[in-house]
This record gives sequence, structure tokens and C-alpha cells, in this order.
Amino acid sequence: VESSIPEPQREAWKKYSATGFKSKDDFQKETVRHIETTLARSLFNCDEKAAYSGTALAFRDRLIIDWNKTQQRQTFADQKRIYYLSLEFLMGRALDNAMLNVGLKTAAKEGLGELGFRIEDVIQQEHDAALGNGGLGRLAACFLDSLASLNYAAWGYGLRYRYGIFKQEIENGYQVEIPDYWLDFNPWEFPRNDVTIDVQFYGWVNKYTDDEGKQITSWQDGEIVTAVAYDVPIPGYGTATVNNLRLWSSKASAGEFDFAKFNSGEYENAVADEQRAETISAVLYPNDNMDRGKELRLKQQYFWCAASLHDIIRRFKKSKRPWKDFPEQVAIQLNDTHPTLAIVELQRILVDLEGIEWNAAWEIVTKTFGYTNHTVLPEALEKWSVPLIQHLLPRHLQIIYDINLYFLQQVERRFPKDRDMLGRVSIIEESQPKTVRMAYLAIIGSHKVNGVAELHSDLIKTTIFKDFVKIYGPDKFTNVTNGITPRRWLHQANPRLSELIASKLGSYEFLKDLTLLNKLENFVDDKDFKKEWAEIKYANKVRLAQHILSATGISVNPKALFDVQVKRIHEYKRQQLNIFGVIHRYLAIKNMSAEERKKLAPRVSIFGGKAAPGYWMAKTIIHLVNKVGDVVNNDKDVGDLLKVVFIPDYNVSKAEIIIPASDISEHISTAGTEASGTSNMKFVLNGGLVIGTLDGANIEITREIGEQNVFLFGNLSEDVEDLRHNHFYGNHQIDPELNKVFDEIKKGTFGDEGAFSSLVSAILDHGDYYLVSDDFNSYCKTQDLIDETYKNQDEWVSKSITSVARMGFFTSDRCINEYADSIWNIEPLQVKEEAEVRSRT
Ligand code: 7GP
Repeated sequence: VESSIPEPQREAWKKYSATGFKSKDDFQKETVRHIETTLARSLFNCDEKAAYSGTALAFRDRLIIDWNKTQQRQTFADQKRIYYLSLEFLMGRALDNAMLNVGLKTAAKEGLGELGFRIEDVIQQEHDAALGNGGLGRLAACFLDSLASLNYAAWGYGLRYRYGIFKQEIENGYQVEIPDYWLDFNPWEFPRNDVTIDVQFYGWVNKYTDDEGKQITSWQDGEIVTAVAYDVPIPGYGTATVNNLRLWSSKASAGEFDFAKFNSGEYENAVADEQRAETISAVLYPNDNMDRGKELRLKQQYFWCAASLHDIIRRFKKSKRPWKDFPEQVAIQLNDTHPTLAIVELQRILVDLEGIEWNAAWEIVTKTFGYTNHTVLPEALEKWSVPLIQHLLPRHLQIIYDINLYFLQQVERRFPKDRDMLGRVSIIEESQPKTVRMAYLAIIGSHKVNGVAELHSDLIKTTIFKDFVKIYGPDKFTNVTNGITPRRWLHQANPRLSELIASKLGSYEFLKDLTLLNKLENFVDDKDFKKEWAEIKYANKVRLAQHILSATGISVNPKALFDVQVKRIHEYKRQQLNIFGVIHRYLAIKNMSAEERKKLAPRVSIFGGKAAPGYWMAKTIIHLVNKVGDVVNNDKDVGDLLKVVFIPDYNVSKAEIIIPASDISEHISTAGTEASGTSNMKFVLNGGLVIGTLDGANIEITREIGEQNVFLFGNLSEDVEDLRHNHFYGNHQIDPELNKVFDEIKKGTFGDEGAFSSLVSAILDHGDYYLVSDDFNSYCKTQDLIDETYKNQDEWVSKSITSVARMGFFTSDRCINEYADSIWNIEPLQVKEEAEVRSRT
């Protein structure tokens, strides 16, 4: 690797190389310098926001120094890199994470204290980076943390949306969406105005024979939009590795921007072109587990795939290796089907631009890609209309047809008697209009396909991708059960618990090897330990109660049992089952004698989550939760026995307050619908117990922590099909207790019954697709069991400790190592600086 500075001058350079602060004093010096110079503020006008900005800039300097070294080290090592392509990275806040990962939070805390600020208040000034919807986006963020912490040479590639997921407000019980403009001050990104890539759209395909008799295929004309790189440093925990997340922003290309128009008085048109280009990266689509097929979304996908691939190829070409080595240098993981066009784009580059023969090119492509599926819900499987692709990406459509042709020929040879097979597995669905099935294209173009929990990986093999298992054999399909980073979800969110654990285990090493938690089982009978464990939970509940009061005006008793369901609102996740259960409980309390009431554990039912703006049923669920809260919370007769809270604007930083404060969390999807779930892991890791169905990762959590520590209920995945069938063709019996709940809604107890009729009739009249009635009785009985169990606090705390002790498997470090082993075939890089041990607080 060449250096731009000649040898004799390098000494002078090195003498002044930035080192970043390592002590409290240096931290203060750097922070004050940034506040006074970078921000042009002074002692007299430094508010908490400015203190945050100065602190963030000081830490950013630290990260960027290690970032530079990491990039250099990885270039020298010249090993295989992993590229994680995801349309969503739900990062949350960066400052606290940066302080903990470089091991300088204590220095910052003391330093800020001496400067007149409380670190907690400073941290809270940061705007969440909310470039994601839910599980899929947050998983990508946990993966980046693990990749860096484990010293893998890894890059994330995504879009730099100007607007992240909308902010949610609640007005009269209804969700209202507010745009999330988050870039006014973002110290965590570096614009790379010199790293740009021109991306083409529309146009036409020209096939001709050149002067030497060669067949040329050229995609011509159309419109060019420029991708500009913005780099976000990703620090690993307790290591010098700082990886890169590269986000693309769209702007009008310099060549494209029509200066003639501009000068000839058509100023407005010229500006309109510019704005159209910028629209591509303007907004994150707010749908979770739902495909909408909008043209702008397809443009986003291609824009991001094309820019990322060209960037990756540019880096590969620097090594001057032959193309056949590409898969030994590059592994690309597709986070669901959103980046599937990268498969087509790589084949196009190899065949049309690099002149490689089709089959040789296709071998390179399939060795490079891996595809992760995150859902079996039919409404979430991407299908793009053929005419739309034809219009936007004419050459890509031809290539898709060719890929399909060769694939179907192969299938026909293997299964000559199965005529229906060809129609079933074709990438093209013969609908009106025809559509491209992106998941099929992703399977055909990848060497491995994985689901995200055992049940889910089995389901994709036996249902939606069954034919492909026949075609390719079972080895192409694998499972990698999801995981979460214990750095953010234990150490950062629950510092007192992390500290208590460290005091028992002797160090914070468990944050790097989570299986070490199993040593906690030695302390399940330690009285003092248990007392402290319970006190920490209580303190976390007090903190959440304060948040609830300030966000909603509702005052809740931290001594009550906190029952939490926070996640995107979706019928399959069954928040409706939860709120119907709450109404059932309310009616039961109203009928209780004073004696019975005394025996009941007071409960706070806490909900949070966003509904996609166009998802009416989800919005109705939010409305019902709020209306039930209005009635229950103001019923003097009920008092503290039951409170119902909807926390507005659930996001990553709220999750960090909510999750450590739960006694019970709800993971109650219809069996077979939740691919994995990851918040279930976060709740258990923070000492909460769960009520759940045998779905997604709940199954593996149960296996690890023991059935006696989980409150399971409901029908099994294998029974769902028959039950649905019976709803339509048998006689559909509604659970009598659920009927009473519906009667209460119909009476108008919670306001205008018409507002909730769609929710009720989905169950009564439209086949109860999500089996709410089938599972209602079992759900309510299990809730009663929870009441009983909670009365014995000593036993409860034992369950809590035992569960945490057995959660080692669910770290995203284990998960990333599995990907590296079984899909990417890549090893971590050795990092010497790791020897430089840091005080990790
Ligand atoms: C989610 C799944 O619903 C969730 O169960 C899983 O834990 C998570 O991915 C991470 O694997 N899926 C999505 O968020 C999603 O939108 C459709 O999937 C593409």
C-alpha cells in the first residue's frame, strides 16, 4: 500500500499524529476546546445540548483515530471482508455506547461533573438514529456491534435517510405521525464528498456487434443520480477495532444538473430535477413486515445496491486479483430480500462490463451472496411488478429472465415429470401484471439461505421454500438463531445489574463471553445477592414510573407487577389479545370481593409501539389500549390494582429504560408467525420473566432457561392450519370469556363501540385468522398463574437469576461467529492493541 507522504517526512507527521484523550483531564480539555472553537460557545452560553455536542465531538475524535488505524490494518491484512447490506440500521444513540466501548465512561462522568453537568442529562440530549422499523433493523445494529467487538473486517451498507422512522404522538388516543428530521446536528457521520458513485435509471438496452465482431450489450441513456458516502464509525467493545457503516445519500449528478436550463431562466425546473434526485434517500418506508411495492422504494433499493457494489468492487480491484478470487475476498449478506438486486447488478457488471462469460460470472455471484429470510408472512414477501422493473431497470429485467431461464432448464432436467414445479418455482409469477418473486431470486443467487430461529428455519424449508429444498438439497438451507449485543442491552441499559454481575463473576469478561453468566447459578441462594438483585429491578421500575408520569401524566406504583409489551403493532404479534386480556382482568376485579382484591397483585399493563401509518387495524389497537386506559386508570374503585399505560414513541432509547424495568414481558404471537423475536432475549437478560407462545426464539429460550422459568401458553404451530380451516368450515366457537369482553366494548364502556368494531369482527365474523379466541382461555389462565407466582417474591427472584445465568447463547457474538463459520468462511483479524487493557465501566 502506497503512502502519500514521502519517507523522510513521515517522522514529522508521526510526531503530530492525533492520539485522542485517555484521561479525565484530557477529556475535559478536548470537550471544552470543541465547545469553544468547533461550536463557538463559551462558559456563558453552554447548555446541556452544547455539553452533549462537545462531549460527542471529543469521543468522535477518539473513534476516528482508531477507525483510521482499523481501516489501514484491514487493508494491509488484505483478507476477506464481510459486507452487510441492510436497508435498515436501527442504531439508537451513539454517545453512551462509544464511551462504554472505549472504556472511558467514568472519565467522562467525572470530567463532565467537574464542568457542571450530569452525564445522564448530557446523554439524553442525543437524537436517536432511527433508520429502521423494528426487529430487522435493530438486528443489523447488534450485528455491527458484534462484528467490531470480535475484530471482523466488516462493513455495513445502507441508506442515509433524511427522515428516519416517524415520531409517534398520541392525540385523543389516536396515533399521530410527526416527521423525524434527525440530521440538524449529527457528529457521528463523516461526509465523504470525494466518495461518489453515479447510478443509472431508466434508459434502454442496446445490443450490437462491434468492429471486432464482439457481442456488446449496453444500457444507455436514462437518468443519473449520484450517491455520496457518509461514514459512521462503529466501535467494538474493549478492542481497538472501529469498523465502518457507509450510508449513501442521493443528490443530482453534476453532469445531470442542467446548467443550461438554470441559466436560461428555467431556474425552477433545474431545482426540481435536483430535488427529485434527493428524494431517493429522503425517507425510510415505515412498514414492518409489509411490502407495498412503491416505485420510489424500488429506486432506493437499486440506488443503494448499485452504489455499494461499485464501492466493494473498487476496493477489490485495488488488490489486482483475478475475478475468480472475488468470492475469496468478498462475502455479501443480504438482510432479507431488499438488496436482492445486488445479485442482478453483480451479474450485469461481470457479463456486460467485464466481459466474463455467463456461467463463470454466475459462479462468482452465487459464491458471494448469502440470504437471510426474516419472515414467512405472505404480505411481507417482496414482489415487484415486471412492467415497473422493465421501465426503471430494463437491462436488469433481461438478466432476471435469463437467470430464470437457466434455472428452470436445470429444474426441468432434474424433475422431468413434475410439470407444475416449473410454475411454482419460477422467479416470474404469472399474475396480472406479472411479478418478480424476490425471495426466489435471492435463493437462486445465493450459496446459503438462513432463517433466524430454529422453528422459523424449519418452517421456511417445509412451507414457502419447500420446492427449493427439493431442488438444491437441504444443505443450502441453514439456521442462525438471532442474538443481541449484551453491551447495549445489559451493560448500557442496566448498569447496576451489570456491575452486580461483575462483582460476583470477578470481572466484566462476561460482556465478551456471555456464557460466563452461568456462574451466577452459584448465587441463587445467596440472600444478600438476591436482595440486591431485587433492589435493582425496583430502582429500574422507579425510573420507568418517572418516565411514564412525565410522558403520559399517569402515575403508577413501582411496587406493582410491571407487565410489558413493546414492539411494532401488528395483528400477528397480538397486542389485541393482550388488551382483551386486560379488559377481562378489569371485569374480574370489578366483581371481586374486598377479600379477593387484597390477595391480588397490583398490575401495570404497559404497551408501546408504532403502527405503520397505513395499517388501520394496528392503529385501532392503539386506540383501544388508550381508551381502556382512560377508563381503568380513572376508576377509583380499581385504584392501583390495575393501570393501563401506552408509552408514546417507542424507540431504542426508550427500550433501554423500559426493558430493565419489566417483571413480565409479552411475546404472544400466533405460533408460527414471529420468525424469531429479539426483545424476548433482551427482557430475559435483564431479569424479566416472559409470557409467550411456542414461537420463534421463545422455543430456544425455553430450552436454555428451563420450562419452569417461562410462562408458556397457546396452540402450537403445527395446529394452526387445522384451526384456521375449522374457523371457516367447521362451527366457530368463540371463547365465552372473550365474548364478555366484546359485550363490554359493544356497551360503549370504552367509548364509541363503532371505533373498535373492525377489531371485534375480525374475530367474530372474519375467521379469527390469528387465533385470538382459540388462545384466549389459555392466555388468561397463564396470567392467573403469573399472579400466583409473583406472590412468592423469593421464588420469583430465583427464577429471574437462573434465567439470566442461562442466557449466554443469545449474544449476537455467538450468532456472528456462526455466520462467519457456516456462511461467510471468514476469520477475525488479530488486533494487537487489544492487549492495552481498558477499564471497562
Ligand atoms: C423481523 C421478524 O419479524 C422478527 O421476528 C425477527 O426477530 C427480526 O426480523 C430479526 O430477524 N422481521 C422484520 O422486521 C421484517 O420487517 C420483513 O421482516 C422483511
